[in-house]
Amino acid sequence: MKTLITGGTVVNATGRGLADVLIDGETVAAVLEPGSTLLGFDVAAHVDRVIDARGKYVIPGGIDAHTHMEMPFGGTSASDTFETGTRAAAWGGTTTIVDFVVQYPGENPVDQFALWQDKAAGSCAIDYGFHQILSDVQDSSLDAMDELIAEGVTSFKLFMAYRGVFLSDDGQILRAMQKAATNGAMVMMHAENGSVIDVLVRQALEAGDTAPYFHGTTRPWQAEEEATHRAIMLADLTGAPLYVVHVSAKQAVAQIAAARDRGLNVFGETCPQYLYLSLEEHLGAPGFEGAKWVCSTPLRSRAEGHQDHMWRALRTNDLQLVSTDHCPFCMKGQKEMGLGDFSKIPNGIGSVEHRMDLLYQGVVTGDLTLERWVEICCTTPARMFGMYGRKGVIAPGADGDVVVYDPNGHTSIGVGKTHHMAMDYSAWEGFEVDGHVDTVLSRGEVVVDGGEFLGRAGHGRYVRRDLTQYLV
Ligand code: DUC
Ligand code: ZN
Ligand code: ZN
Repeated sequence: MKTLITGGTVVNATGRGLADVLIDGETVAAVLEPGSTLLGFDVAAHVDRVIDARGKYVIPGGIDAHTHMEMPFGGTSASDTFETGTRAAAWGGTTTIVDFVVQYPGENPVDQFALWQDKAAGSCAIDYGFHQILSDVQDSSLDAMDELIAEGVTSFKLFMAYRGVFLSDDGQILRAMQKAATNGAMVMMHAENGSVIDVLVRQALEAGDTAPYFHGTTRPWQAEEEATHRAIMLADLTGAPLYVVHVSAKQAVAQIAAARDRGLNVFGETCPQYLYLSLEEHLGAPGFEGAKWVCSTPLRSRAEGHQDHMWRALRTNDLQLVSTDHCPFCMKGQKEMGLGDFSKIPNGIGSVEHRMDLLYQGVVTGDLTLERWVEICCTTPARMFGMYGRKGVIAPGADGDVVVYDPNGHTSIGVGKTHHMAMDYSAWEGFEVDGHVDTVLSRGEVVVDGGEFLGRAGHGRYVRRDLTQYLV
């Protein structure tokens, strides 16, 4: 099957220009002058399908490098399966996810990787890779890192919070980082001071402060800043590269920026919820409504200016990319487990479907250039996690993962509108945004077009990732 996307503005992280894109089978074969002649040959007359992209942007498929499909967590499981979650991702112009294999204490990471492969195989509508969560750093887990790297799992997430579930102490973090410094793995860090949070949570509940709002106040920015600083110090000590996930506090951004200024291989990710949503308006919504937005790190105070700071940090490259931390739970039967006790609300927000649109608003407002939008949503995630060349760029030899994006289109977000995630509410209900994902190709196959899902479970393939391409 040969496809020609004609007349659009092709946008890569490095620049934009009017061009036609020829996809042969699963791969981009050529990026051509508009009008597509090759040695006098009319290319359009010799392809199976022509997609008219006049007036539209033609961008690399989005890469969401932080999702948790069907993750067992908080006494339940994330409500999107690999099938429903990747279908929703495709609707929103994301063509690759990197999800997390979970090792709970006592489990063998390599066995867990096999388990997660079984869950994803035959289910995914788009391509998928895996990071590995390590919750039990000991000799066998450290040995497993090498085995997993050979399988394309080249990044490992550690937690400084969630004692008894995920938390690693500083000694364990140090050992994992020492290992990563020798094998080239990327250490991903959930940076919140778990001990401090546990005391604040207990005190809040004892005082009768049980509403969702107190999830936010018991996970203060100081706990995020301190943990971010500590993780950076341990990375500095060991020489391991460090990627701080779901950064929400402006003070944590400052720690990352200072480390980068010192020349350390420290990177930071934020998520759409930290750009748009707030402690006051969302976690503080009346009654139990705020449960919809319970996630960790938590939403921050708008009065303190964290959201504006995240946009700025993306512009200045103090933060390098945006993933969703997609970890959806329904209100009914899941979030409501925390009625009367916010600490029992499963932590997570669903956004995998809306990341590209939500970040495109940065282009609309002038906070981001078109190229920077593509960079933070597509290109940097590819390069950060060892997929660049195949993914994250429209160039000959790359996978035919392409989105035709209409800047004059409009997207109404909400249940019953654009909502394909397996959740009984939308964290983004009522958002009306400029731009629209018109057509999505995954490895040359059209999976979304004209408001229809044309993909299938099982089309998605496992991406065996290389080591991060940010290190020499
Ligand atoms: N934070 C969440 O909100 N959900 C999943 C895990 C995490 O760290
Ligand atoms: Zn986390
Ligand atoms: Zn996460």
